[in-house]
Amino acid sequence: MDSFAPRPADKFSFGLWTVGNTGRDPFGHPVRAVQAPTRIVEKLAACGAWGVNLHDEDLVPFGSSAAERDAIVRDFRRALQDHGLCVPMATTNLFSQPIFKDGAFSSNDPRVRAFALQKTMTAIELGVELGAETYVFWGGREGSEADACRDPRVALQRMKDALDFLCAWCKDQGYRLRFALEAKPNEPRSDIYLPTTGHMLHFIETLAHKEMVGVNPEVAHESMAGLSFTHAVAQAMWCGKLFHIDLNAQRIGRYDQDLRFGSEDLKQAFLLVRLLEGTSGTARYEGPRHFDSHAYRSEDDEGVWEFARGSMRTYNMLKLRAQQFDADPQVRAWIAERKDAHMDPLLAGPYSKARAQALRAAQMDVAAIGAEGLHYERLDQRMLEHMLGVRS
Ligand code: GCO
Ligand code: MN
Ligand code: MN
Repeated sequence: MDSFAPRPADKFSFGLWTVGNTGRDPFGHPVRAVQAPTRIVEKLAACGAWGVNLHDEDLVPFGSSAAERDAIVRDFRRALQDHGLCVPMATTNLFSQPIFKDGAFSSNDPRVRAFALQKTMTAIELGVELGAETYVFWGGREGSEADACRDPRVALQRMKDALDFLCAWCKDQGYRLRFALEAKPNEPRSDIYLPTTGHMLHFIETLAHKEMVGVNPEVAHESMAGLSFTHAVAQAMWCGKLFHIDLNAQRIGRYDQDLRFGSEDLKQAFLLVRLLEGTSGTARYEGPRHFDSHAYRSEDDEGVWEFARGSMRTYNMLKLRAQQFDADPQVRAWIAERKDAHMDPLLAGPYSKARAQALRAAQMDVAAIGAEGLHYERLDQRMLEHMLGVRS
């Protein structure tokens, strides 16, 4: 038995648009055939995935009649049943149609804003019908090039209005959905509003139904902004807002590469898996592990499934290494919290005048403390040795 083989408990999911990606890029035509969603379900199940996610248009082509839609959904549901896959997350394509060229919820045109809400409600219904529990909002076109066209504050208010409306509508419908907001700094717009997970976390606090809204951070997007993905995810976990996650790989300073998870910046990938799995003793992230990435343009159909299997295998390999790293007695000793009984009354508990006075009076040997070496080189080297498998 391969201990890295994916199991349902791993909660690995892929979007129809990820393994269904045809390899098209701004410079070249597709290199792979369009696959039927039912085939993707079959192939993903064979690879050991647990779930499949979708945009409305990934499944039901734009402009389909009600009868066409129902037939497509019926076939898709049968495929899910036959192959034992679920749909944990759904989302709306608010970026491909020309009407969204200047955004959807933030557009200056009220007709576009109304259409965006209408399309999202229809897409939410589809997601709910398929059993999705998380609904992702990625505002890929909510941004600008000619910034004078719109005050960013107006854009933010429009996005808040749209989310407040959609939250209220879901409650009214009795849907038990949670919304997950996905940030990205740029691409396809020159600048996208709410560019990082940190921006999103603050924006959520302004919403009327903030309890039902969290984030869907993506490795590539935070890396494009030059930020630590692990820190972004940790902050989301710290405030109970990590509702979903998009796993892939990315090199800083480049276009949105959406590479196979772990294929770049292995150290960040290791630290991320360690965080999500809680191997250092912290709470584990229990949601889907979604791969929002696609195979290289060099790949044919077989290469796509090698890409999918590799994504899950890498996650599980990193999980084992993270467990071993955190079980290493030497590591535990090195990162154990410093105990200093003298400091406890100064730092613990709420504010009090007595505590403020005690702090003012405390003596610390500033020079000696400043001169102490922390041995993080040793710790980091040990981590690399675990990652490279020479310390198991
Ligand atoms: C991207 C985004 C998308 C979203 C998807 C779901 O950069 O293209 O990551 O893949 O995740 O649209 O909302
Ligand atoms: Mn992306
Ligand atoms: Mn994404």
